[in-house]
Amino acid sequence: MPFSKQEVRALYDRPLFSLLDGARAAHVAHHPTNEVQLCTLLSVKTGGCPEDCAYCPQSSHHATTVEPERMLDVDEVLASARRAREAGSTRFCMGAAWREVKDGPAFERVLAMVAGVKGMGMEACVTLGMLTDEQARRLKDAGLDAYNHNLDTSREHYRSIIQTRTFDDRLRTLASVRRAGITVCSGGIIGMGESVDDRCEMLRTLANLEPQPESVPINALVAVPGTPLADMPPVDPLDLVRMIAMARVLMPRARVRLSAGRTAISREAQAMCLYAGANSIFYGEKLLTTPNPEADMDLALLRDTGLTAQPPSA
Ligand code: SAM
Ligand code: DTB
Ligand code: SF4
Repeated sequence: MPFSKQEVRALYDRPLFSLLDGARAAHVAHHPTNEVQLCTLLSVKTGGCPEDCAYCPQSSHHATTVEPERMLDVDEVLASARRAREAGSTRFCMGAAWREVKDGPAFERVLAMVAGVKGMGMEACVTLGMLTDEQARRLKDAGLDAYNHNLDTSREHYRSIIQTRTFDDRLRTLASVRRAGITVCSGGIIGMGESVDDRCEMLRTLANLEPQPESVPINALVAVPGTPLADMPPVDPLDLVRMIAMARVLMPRARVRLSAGRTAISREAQAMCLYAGANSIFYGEKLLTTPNPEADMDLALLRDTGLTAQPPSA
């Protein structure tokens, strides 16, 4: 039975600790409780994106300090993946500031990057914008484990954040990814002026996908100067805890990722997110274009909470 709007909203409105009890129970039932996956991001093609996503520093519609850069070479990317693996990451996610994948040399290069990362024994994930069934199949053949494509917000709120594509475009791409047998990584962002109902509806759409996404990143907006959302007030860390707990209850088997926005919250709030069901963080000093906590800080967070990083696959 799909989740109803009322059901999801009732969950959100529960006292926080009662929601956390449910989230903890779901977490303990489905996951090793003391393990966190470290995942490293790399922007392989930065800036100059034709889409107008209001949150994004890489959109060519906004005047930010991010300048369009050339696409990285396969060797540069694999060197970076090797460093990430040596530092303890088990998943490597490569992002390109594209509206969609276009067939040609750039896509061939991405396929080689995917094959190279897989060859190192890491999970490989990419986020490249929209794609076709055929392109998804080629990524799968190259060894891709996961494709990240976020719903970002509710269907309703989507149009006030992005005008250059629709929520249905997003769902169509996720369907292509699924058909190709690649696992789905899809989540969203809080702090973009959305209502509580928007947050609930975004999670409900994700949770009602069949099958549910294997991976759900929850981002807090990084308000970047020059973007239309530059002046958004900071997210209340307890809202982030609540969103993670919601994701854990609604999608008990998914890996829930405490994603962008960690530099703005205390380590205590991050620890609460990890207690609420997050079992992955981005690791390394940079996300795609914005800062992330220092690796040492994250290792200290794991040490002080008694959590361990997921070991590399044999
Ligand atoms: N262009 C591709 C796309 O939009 O799917 C891939 C890259 S895009 C940067 C990946 C995701 O990063 C977005 O869907 C969004 O959720 C997240 N993101 C981008 N800018 C962000 C920001 N300022 N704060 C939080 N999350 C952000
Ligand atoms: C996701 O949900 N968050 C990551 C990953 N998927 C690709 C990206 C966060 C980007 C934050 C803004 C930046 O660094 O440019
Ligand atoms: Fe482009 Fe992705 Fe940024 Fe949107 S989120 S502007 S599609 S890079």
